[in-house]
Amino acid sequence: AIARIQDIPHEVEKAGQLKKTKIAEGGRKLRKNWAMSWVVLAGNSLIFYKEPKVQAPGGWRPSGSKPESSVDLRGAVLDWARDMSSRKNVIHLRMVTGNEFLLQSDSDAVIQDWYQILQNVIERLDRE
Ligand code: I3S
Repeated sequence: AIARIQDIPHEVEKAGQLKKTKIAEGGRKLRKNWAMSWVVLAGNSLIFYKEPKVQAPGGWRPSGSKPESSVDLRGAVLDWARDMSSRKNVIHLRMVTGNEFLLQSDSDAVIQDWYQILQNVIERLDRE
């Protein structure tokens, strides 16, 4: 199946490449498996794609792959993963489902942008 722009239920607020690993599933710890992911923030959802989407004038376009997974940001807890990785610039996200992720970029600016926008979305959802 091919992901189309209309399959994305909400406006894309941000998209970009980050290193990602899942570290827990339903509260159960998992072995890390860092991999590059194309991350799309749309509405309440953070959507992960394996392959980068094509950047096009006026936005981005799925390059023909289904999302690997997506998570609902409602009730999520965001913090910096200071003691959870040897890498720098690591965001720790814990979802209400007990699934946990680390997101990382070598770029300070890139990771700060993601932290800020994720914090804004989570706070907005907390107020709803
Ligand atoms: O938290 P850990 O166990 O130090 O995480 C490292 C390991 O997952 C390692 O793989 P092995 O499970 O084969 O030892 C990864 O290659 C490392 O990247 C993990 O640590 P960092 O510090 O990169 O998150």
